[in-house]
Amino acid sequence: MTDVRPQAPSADLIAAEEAHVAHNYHPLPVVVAEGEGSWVTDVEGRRYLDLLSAYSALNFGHRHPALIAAATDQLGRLTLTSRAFHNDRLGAFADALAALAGKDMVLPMNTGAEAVETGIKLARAWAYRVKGVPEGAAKIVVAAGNFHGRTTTIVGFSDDPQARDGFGPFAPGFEIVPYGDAAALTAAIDESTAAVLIEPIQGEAGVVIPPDGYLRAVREACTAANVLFIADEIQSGLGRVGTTFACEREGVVPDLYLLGKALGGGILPVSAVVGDREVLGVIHPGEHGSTFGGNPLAAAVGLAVVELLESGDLQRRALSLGDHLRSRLEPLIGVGVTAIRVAGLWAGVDIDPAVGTGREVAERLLARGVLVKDTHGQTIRMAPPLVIRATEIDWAVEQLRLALRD
Ligand code: IF1
Repeated sequence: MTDVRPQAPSADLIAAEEAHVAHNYHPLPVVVAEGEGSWVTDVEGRRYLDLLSAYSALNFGHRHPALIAAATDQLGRLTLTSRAFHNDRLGAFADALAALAGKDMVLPMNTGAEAVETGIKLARAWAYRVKGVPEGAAKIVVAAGNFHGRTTTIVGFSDDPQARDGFGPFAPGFEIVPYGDAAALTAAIDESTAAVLIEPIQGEAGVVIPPDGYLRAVREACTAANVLFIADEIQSGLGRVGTTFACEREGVVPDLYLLGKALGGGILPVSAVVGDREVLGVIHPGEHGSTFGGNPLAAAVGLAVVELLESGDLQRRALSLGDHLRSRLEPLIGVGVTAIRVAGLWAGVDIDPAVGTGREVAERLLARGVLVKDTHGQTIRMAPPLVIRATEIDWAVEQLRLALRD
């Protein structure tokens, strides 16, 4: 790549950002200027191994050649029409994504939160127009520890004070049950329940993997009660956990998949609700949409993403490299790490408070050339691009072992 690095050093760039950008994040002190594959380079030329992958939006690594080619090619032709007109990319994208999911239809949106909001609207409309729930009475069961986005509807059913305090009043119609407890979820379902909305594995909660059989039990409970099972796979889907969809880990097919992040290939926001005609058909023209939803650039990139997943090679790679990652992390348990949770190429690593907080360890790893993100105090999340090499995983875990002793 040509060296277009800005002349200003990190400190000046950070100061400019802090002066003019709202402080809704507390970024680690690094200013990234370039990225390729699993590595990024900061403005001073230092390289870092990216184990966050933009919270799994970069499953295919930075600037994957096939995805950049698809985007560049489309940029030379057409970027946006709105859905007021057809475009020549959306149909092929929707056809391929629906086929990948084994479903009939796709409702394209942009961000993950928009996909979640769309899933909520579809579930309510389906409850009123198909199931026969009285208008305005639909309930949706959600899980404690959930993270589904930042809109006021969504934070309204969060149980994380940092996500919801100060942003009310909130929409009614949501009931929180303990995550992983199939009996509690089943008990919460009644005749006004439209849907159950859960993450197959909870990301922000710290890569929380439910007990084996939980997803099957949710599926059975929803089927028995004529309730939609909505799986938020925005972070856990599209190869991250070693399968195309996280629900596959238990052989479960939800009624609606909520997809986002990696669906845009780490290039632009692309999200979608994927389901069968019985549900997606309840929406009539003019009832839902967005300016950029289904735009030709997003569809061209989204189709290239689906094509990367069709062979299953990346999923198998995530599974085997995830086993490798687990084997490298296990020896740290008891020497600075209190617990690990690994699903595919996705790990939650709980740091012993005697060593420091998750943030402190993330800062030590930054100094050693590894990018991770802490969550909820003591946990660091590792979500490498699925294109990472085993030797890079070895090096990263060695840096973690050393950082625990810093
Ligand atoms: C932030 C967290 C992760 C998600 C799931 C929907 C969305 C997300 C399972 C909404 C988004 C992002 C949001 C970003 C950081 C990141 C995050 F820390 F916030 F919770 F990944 F764990 N469902 N997660 O994980 O998708 O609207 O962002 O496209 O808000 O700080 P979005």
